[in-house]
Amino acid sequence: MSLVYILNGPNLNLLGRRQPEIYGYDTLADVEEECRNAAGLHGMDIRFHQSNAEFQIIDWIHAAREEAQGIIINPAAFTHTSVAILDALNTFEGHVLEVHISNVHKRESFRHHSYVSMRADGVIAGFGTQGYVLAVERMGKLLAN
Ligand code: CA2
Repeated sequence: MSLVYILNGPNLNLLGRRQPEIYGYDTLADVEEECRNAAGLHGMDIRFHQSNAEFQIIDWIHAAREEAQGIIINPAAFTHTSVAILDALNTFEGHVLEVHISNVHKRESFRHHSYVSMRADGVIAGFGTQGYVLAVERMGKLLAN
């Protein structure tokens, strides 16, 4: 069975509790459950993590190098700032998909650039939390090929 890491960056622990007009009403626990169900249907197991600390996300990417075939990542604000996360992803040999709940291109210009997109094999933005499930389904397709 394939293993996929799903990594979430800073403040996403507040999902469903603040700014629902931007990020919706699903909590991160809801998202994890939906991802786990979708992954199971496509023959994948997941490790689902969130951290507010950049080093922790980098350490999970390093762990994924050892055991995972794919990474789905919503780096949150680190998307727009973190060369360190890009460097870590560049050491990972599997598939990488980037997810944003909101349509970052419709928002402030500082959200339009993503360091992570320089490594990602695909990017989903603006589909709400459904974007995570779509990314899991896409990962299933990539891993089946
Ligand atoms: O749209 C996305 O998924 C973002 O990655 C979310 C980040 C933002 O910095 C990116 O530009 C786009 C912010 C995550 C903050 O999460 C919250 C969730 C609920 C309430 C408050 C913050």
